[in-house]
Amino acid sequence: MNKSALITGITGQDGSYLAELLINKGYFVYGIIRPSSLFRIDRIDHLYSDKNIREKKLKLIYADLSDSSSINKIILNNNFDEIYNLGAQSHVLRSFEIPEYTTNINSLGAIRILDSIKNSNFKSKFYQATTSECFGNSELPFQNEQTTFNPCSPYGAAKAYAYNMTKNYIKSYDMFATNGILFNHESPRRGESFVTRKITISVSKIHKGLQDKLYLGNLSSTRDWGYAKEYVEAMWLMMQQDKPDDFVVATGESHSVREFCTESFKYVDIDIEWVGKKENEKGINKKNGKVLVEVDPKYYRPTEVHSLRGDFSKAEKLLGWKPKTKFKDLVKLMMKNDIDHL
Ligand code: NAP
Ligand code: G4F
Repeated sequence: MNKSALITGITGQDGSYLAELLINKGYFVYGIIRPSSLFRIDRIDHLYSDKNIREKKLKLIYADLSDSSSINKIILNNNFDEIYNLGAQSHVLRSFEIPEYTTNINSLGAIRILDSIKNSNFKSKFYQATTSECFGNSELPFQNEQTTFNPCSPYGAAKAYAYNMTKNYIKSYDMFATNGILFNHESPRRGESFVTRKITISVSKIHKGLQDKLYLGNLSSTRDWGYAKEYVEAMWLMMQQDKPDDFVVATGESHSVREFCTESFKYVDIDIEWVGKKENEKGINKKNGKVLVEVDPKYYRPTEVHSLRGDFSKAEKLLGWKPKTKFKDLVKLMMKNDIDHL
């Protein structure tokens, strides 16, 4: 019989790629969507508008991670083989503005699911979307499964709590639950307020004469950026193991926000020269001296994770997973998408 899976956050970047992957593998996918005044399912519209998929392979269910009654109803009444908890308030800067809400969804949301599985008659496997943001400012050059968590945002702290509770449920109730500790992963489906997509959309608009300038926050922070479509394969592989375990998923490379900008402008044949320091730093078009990038401190965070770089060797050894798309190719594929779709 075909397997079934429940995805929270199916309308998000990762949820949409995971739904595609599982449907292609023959799963019946149930996806949780939030009630809202508009039916916005842009990222999975190509799946939902396919009659064959909608009728035989995909069911969307209204629920909210803040509402245990809706979560219980779904989990107690369905024998899912796998449950992927990808739903979250996933924006780090925003988590400083709405810390209580972020904790409710990102910490308690996970517990609501774990407890429902515990109370159900089923043995559904559970995947928790843990994040490299939990490491905070680690002094190690690479972070792996052994690196201590030291979160420095409400988002990171809330995710660290969910990570710990996931481990607690494994030990206490002999559940299959796994933490995927994923480093930043991007794609043409990335939310437009995350830095990579903000850059690729703005550079595309500047190229087409639709925008003058791009305003950013900290240009010097570095991230380990991979391709989201490949990262959901690692999630699935983690759930196919005999025993639950935690895995870091990353590329092992780290690049600055400044480099991401430079590379994006290169795609449209603009050479950027960086002049000035901190909030006075500017990105200038070498050819004509026009200022194309400026810093706006409103994008600074109260506390910043300055640098992240992941060691994915455990995932490579035990899951046979490794990243294929590296930094420059990721920038290219995001730039191509935004130029083509503007
Ligand atoms: P995303 O694009 O922001 O998607 C978040 C999803 O969560 C959306 O479907 C959103 O629904 C849903 N959601 C938000 N609040 C909810 C609530 N109260 N109840 C139910 N669903 C809710 O995030 P992503 O980039 O795909 O990331 C997926 C997961 O991985 C998140 O948990 C994120 O924290 C984690 N993560 C992401 C990265 C990364 O680099 N992308 C790295 C590590 C971990 P709406 O569409 O209705 O808003
Ligand atoms: O794109 P970001 O907002 O991603 P961030 O904060 O690293 O979080 C993402 O990755 C996490 C994994 O480590 C996920 F768990 C989380 O859900 C999310 O997907 O910011 C990246 C960097 C930061 O250092 C930020 O300060 O870019 C810097 N930045 C500079 N200017 C900016 C901007 N970030 C945003 N969003 N907008 C700017 O204008």
